[in-house]
Amino acid sequence: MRVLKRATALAATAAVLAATGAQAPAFAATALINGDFERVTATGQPEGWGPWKPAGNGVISLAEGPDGSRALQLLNDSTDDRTAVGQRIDNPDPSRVRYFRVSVDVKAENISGYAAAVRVQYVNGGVPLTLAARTSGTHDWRQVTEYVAAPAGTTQLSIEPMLDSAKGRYLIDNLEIAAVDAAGVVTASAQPTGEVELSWNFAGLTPHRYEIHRGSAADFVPGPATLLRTLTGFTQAEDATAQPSASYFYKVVALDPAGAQLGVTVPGAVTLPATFADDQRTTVLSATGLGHDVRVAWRLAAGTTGPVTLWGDQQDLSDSDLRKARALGVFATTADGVTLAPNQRKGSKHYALTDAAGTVLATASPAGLAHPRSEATKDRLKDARKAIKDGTPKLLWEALLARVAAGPTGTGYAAWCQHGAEAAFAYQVTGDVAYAARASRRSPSPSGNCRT
Ligand SMILES: [Ca+2]
Ligand SMILES: [Ca+2]
Repeated sequence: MRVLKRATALAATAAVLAATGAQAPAFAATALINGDFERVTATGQPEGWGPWKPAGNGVISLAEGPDGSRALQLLNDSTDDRTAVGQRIDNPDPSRVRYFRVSVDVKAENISGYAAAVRVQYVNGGVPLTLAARTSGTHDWRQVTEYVAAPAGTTQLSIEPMLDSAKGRYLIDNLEIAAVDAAGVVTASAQPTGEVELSWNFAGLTPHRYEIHRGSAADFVPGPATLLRTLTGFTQAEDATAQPSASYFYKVVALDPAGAQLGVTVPGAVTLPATFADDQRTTVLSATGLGHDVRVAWRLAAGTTGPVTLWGDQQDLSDSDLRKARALGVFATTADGVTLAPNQRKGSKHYALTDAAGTVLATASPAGLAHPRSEATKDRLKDARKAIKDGTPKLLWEALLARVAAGPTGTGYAAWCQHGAEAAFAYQVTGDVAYAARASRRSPSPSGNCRT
């Protein structure tokens, strides 16, 4: 689900129409009658919307909308209640797959159960329904824009705000649905950690590969300068190069095997958070031999206070005893490593990183191994096993094992990368090959696999 600020969504829509030079489709937002729920019948029901209560004692009424106007309110007092209103609109072109943009303001109060959503059914389309703008729990008014694909053969769309086998209070206002004159749609979703997850859909086409483009305006024309990457056989990807506070528009171009363009999506708009959340839980330090040099790299735990100091010693530092160690450099928390020539190492074979207070954050010894996941040394693993026996590390360890058991939290790069790294660590600490098998699993999306 993508939540957009209304202004962004409207600007994107206007820009698309302006860019294509197209008139708004004959079938446009106005086709839905009383989507703002301002018109009320004598009995206090929303005009133009047919009530439908297949089960239970739910209540259909009107309440206050986000702008002080009227809004539709569905109220169920138990999860065996099914309460909806609906109306049908004509599909202007049943001969092919058509995309429709659903935009709506929604508010939820204590909703639990199966679904609070705008149910869309494709009359004569021969496929299951779509639950658009689905929500639950409690939240204030939010604007949601989503796309649904009506299969070829769909003669009408049945639009049904519904509190379906769910209890709570569900409010809907400014419901609009509009046919979109594009071959496909792309959804861009900004993650708190700064990645943009993309997924796209070209229903009715059989593209050979996809080009992912990023531009700064909704009407940008995809070209070499806007190309992020090309993917074959996958319909999702992640952009890990987004900047804080930036606004981007993504378009996906579908190509046939010869490179001919089959279609372009409507732009997917996204605005990144001003600051990216850092989900790094512990500081990781590694040392890797590069010929005569040693690359010492680190990733600091979220919230580490700098500057950080890198220490070197001929003796193993995994006991955090730095009395004989030599300071090799002081770094801002934005740094992530240093390559040390022999004269810069000053004879060091083992390394430690300390924070501004002098606390040892992590230690490492050169692994000389090809794979960055394999840098845990015997001593570090011994320390890890000791540390996880009790106290806070034990809780963290148990949480890590639980995450590994649960699997990746998504299909994107960040989710699979973290899953792989944690499973590999679990294997190294426990020696249980089941964890190794998990670590080597591949994401269904090529963008989900860690760079090696
Ligand atoms: Ca209203
Ligand atoms: Ca009930």
